[in-house]
Amino acid sequence: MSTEHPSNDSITSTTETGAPAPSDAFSLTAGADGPILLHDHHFISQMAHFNRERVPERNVHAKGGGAFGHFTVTADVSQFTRAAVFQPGAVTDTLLRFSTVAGEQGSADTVRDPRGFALKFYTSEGNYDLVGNNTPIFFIRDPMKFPHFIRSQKRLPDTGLRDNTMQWDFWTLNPESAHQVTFLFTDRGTPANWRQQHGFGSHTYMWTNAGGEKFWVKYHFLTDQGIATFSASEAAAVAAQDADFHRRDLFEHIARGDHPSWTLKVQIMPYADAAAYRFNPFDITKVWPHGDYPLIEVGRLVLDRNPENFFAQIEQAAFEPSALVPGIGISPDKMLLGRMFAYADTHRYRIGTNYLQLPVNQPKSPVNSYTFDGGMRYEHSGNSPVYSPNSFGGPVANAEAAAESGWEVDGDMVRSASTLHAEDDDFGQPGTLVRQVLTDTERVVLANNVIGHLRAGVQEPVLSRAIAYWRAVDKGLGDTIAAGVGTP
Ligand code: HDE
Repeated sequence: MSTEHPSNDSITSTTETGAPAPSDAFSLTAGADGPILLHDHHFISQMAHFNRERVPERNVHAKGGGAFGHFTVTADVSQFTRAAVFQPGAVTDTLLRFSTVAGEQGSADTVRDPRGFALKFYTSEGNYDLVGNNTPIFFIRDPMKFPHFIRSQKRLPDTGLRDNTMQWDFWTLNPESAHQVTFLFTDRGTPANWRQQHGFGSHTYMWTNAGGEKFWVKYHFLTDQGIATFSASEAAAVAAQDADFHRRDLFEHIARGDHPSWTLKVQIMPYADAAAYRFNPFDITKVWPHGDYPLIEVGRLVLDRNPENFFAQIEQAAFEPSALVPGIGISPDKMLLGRMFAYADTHRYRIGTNYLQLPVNQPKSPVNSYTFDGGMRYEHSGNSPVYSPNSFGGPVANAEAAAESGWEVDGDMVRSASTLHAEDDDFGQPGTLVRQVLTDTERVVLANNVIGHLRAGVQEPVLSRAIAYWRAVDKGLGDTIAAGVGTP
C-alpha cells in the first residue's frame, strides 16, 4: 500500500529520462518481503546519482554565498577606458560571490579570514570577472608561494587539525605578509555580514581608452551600508550558533527587498608614473595612498536577486581574472599573472571542460569560438567550420576589436624578487596603517586579537619570531603583544 498520495494538482515525479516515476518511497522487490530486483533501474539510478552529487569544493574560498544584481555607471570615465561596461549610463547584469578563504564548505562564515569578493559582469563584450577580496592587499607577492601559503593556513599533515603555529611560521618567514596580516587582525577580519564590508580588486589592472592610451587602475567597491564588524568574541559566538550566518543574512535581506549596494570608485595612475612611483605599483602587498591617486567615482553595484538554486548557480559559478574585455587588461603584478592560469584550470577540473556553457557562467554576448566537443558540450556551432583559416565563412579573429593590453618587457630570464622602488619594504605600510590609520581603540583591539591568536598554542621558536615581526610593524604594538603573551 503506497504512502505516496498524488493529488490532482501535484507535479508528477519522473525518472531522469522523463517518464513518470513508479515510486520515491519503495524499491522493487519479489513479493513484499523479497529481495530488491536488479532491474529496479529507478532505484539504481537514484542511488548512483546520489553517489555523484558532490563536486570537489573550491580548494580555497570553499564556503560562500552570492547573489545576482546589476552595475550602473553613474559617472564618465570614458577618458580612461573604452570598456562598454564602464561607459556612461551603461547597466550590466552581475553576479557577486562572497566567501572565506581557508575553511571548507561546512566551516563557519564568521571566522577571522579575508572575504572573497568575486564579481562577474555579463557585459555586451563578453564576461568581465573581477575576482577580489574585502582587503586591498594580499599576503604574498609571488604566486610560487601560494600553495605553500594556503597549506600553512589549513591542516597539519598528521592530525588533520588547524594549527596557529603553522600559520605564524609561514607569516613570520614571509615578512611581506605583514600588511595583510595587520589588516586581518583588526576587526575587518571578522565582518558582521557581507553587506557591510568593502570589496577591492586588490591588484593593479590596466584600462585602455578609445585612443589606445593606457592607465593603471585600482578598484574600490565601497559599501553603501556602512562598515560593520564583529569583535573576536562575537565572531566566535556567532560561529558556534550559526555556521551560515553571513549566507543567511544576505539571502534574507535580498528576499525582503533590502538590496545591498556598493559604490565603485577607482584610483587612476597615468601609465608613465609607474616606473618612478615611490612604491612598486604592481606589488599587491602595497596600497597606493589616496593622497597620491584620489578615488574617482564610476558607478553603483546593487544585489537584488537571490539564486534560485545554490548548487547550480553559486557552487558551479566560475570566476576567472582571465575573463577580460576590450579596454580592461592586466598588469605586471606577478600574483595577477599567476592567477591568469590558475582559475580556468581549477574550473576545468572542478566543474568540467565546458564549464562556461553552464547558464550561470555563460556570456550574454555571442560566443563564436573554435573550441569544439569536450564532455557535456551543449552549445555548438552547427555546421560552421571547425578550423581557421577556412574558406567557408567561419569566424575570423580581430586584434583591433580585442585590444589586448600589454607593456614593454626586457631582461634575462631570472627567478628573483621584483626591483625595489624608493619606499618599498615589508613593514612601512603596515606601520603607517597602525600609527596613522587605526584609532587608539582599534590599535588596542588589534593587539588583543593578535595576543589571543598567539596564546592559542603558538610554540617557540615561532612565538618569539612573531613578537619580532610585530615590533618591526610597530615597536609599541610589538611590546604590547609581547607583554600580552608573557614573553620578553
Ligand atoms: Fe584566488 N583562487 N588565487 N585569490 N580566489 C581561487 O579558484 C589563486 C588570490 C579569490 O567565489 C581558486 O575557483 C592563486 C588573490 C577569490 O568562486 C584558485 C593565487 C585574490 C576566489 C585560486 C590566488 C584571490 C578565489 C580556488 C595566487 C584577491 C573565490 C577555486 C597567485 C585579489 C572565487 C577557484 C569564487 C579562488 C587561485 C590569490 C581571490 C585555486 C594561484 C590575490 C575571491 O584557482
